[in-house]
Amino acid sequence: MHDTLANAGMSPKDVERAFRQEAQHVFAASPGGAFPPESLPEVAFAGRSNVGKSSLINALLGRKKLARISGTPGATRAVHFYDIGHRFCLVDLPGYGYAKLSKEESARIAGWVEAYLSSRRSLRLVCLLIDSRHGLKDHDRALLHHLAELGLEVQVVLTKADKLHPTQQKAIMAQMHDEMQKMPAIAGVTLTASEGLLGIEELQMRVMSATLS
Ligand SMILES: Nc1nc2c(ncn2[C@@H]2O[C@H](COP(=O)(O)OP(=O)(O)OP(=O)(O)O)[C@@H](O)[C@H]2O)c(=O)[nH]1
Ligand SMILES: [Mg+2]
Repeated sequence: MHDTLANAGMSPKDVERAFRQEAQHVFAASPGGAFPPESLPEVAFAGRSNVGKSSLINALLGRKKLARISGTPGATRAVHFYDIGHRFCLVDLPGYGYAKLSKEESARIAGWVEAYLSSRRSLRLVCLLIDSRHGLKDHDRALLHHLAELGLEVQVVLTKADKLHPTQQKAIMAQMHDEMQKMPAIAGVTLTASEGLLGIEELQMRVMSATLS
């Protein structure tokens, strides 16, 4: 990661600056509709409903309200594209495992996310968000296996670490590193908290280096 950034002549400060460029919501793709034309490298954020995808996108961009956050799970139903300084795109995917959606609606959204993941040639990295208090669940494992089959690179991002004691943070990181040995699709693990901005600079560097590769 550091080599890729250094080869592109980017210092950590440059990376931080790149995330502070003008960020715009450029497209919301609803189930059944088209995705925008592929022009910029993309990094997608996937994970259970309410895990903190939209909050993390805001934290990476130093914004409060660009991506919609809600106390109610299931806030993000479309695939949202954010253009960052015309350099790369962050893509907020609808969450899975939201109990209040009907089976039909869940299946429709899952098919929609799948259409995106399996067709997008500009997709460089999938950040799979996992609640640091709960670890990997069956649904996450199924998605991980699927992403591996698709040959996509995956960064596991543990969220809401501000809710954990430092010893619990260490324990979940150790557990995830064990999982990494078993699942080669996981390229790395980052511990984050959008509240308090833990791990945000590290993830910015990871995302930037993926968009350059
Ligand atoms: N304490 C804490 N709360 C967080 C953090 N990140 C997100 N939250 C809270 O978790 C809830 C869900 O956050 P969202 O960012 O909307 O989650 P999402 O994954 O986009 O949810 P869907 O759009 O439903 O899939 C909100 O109440 C956030 O304020 C974090 O790092 N720490
Ligand atoms: Mg969301």
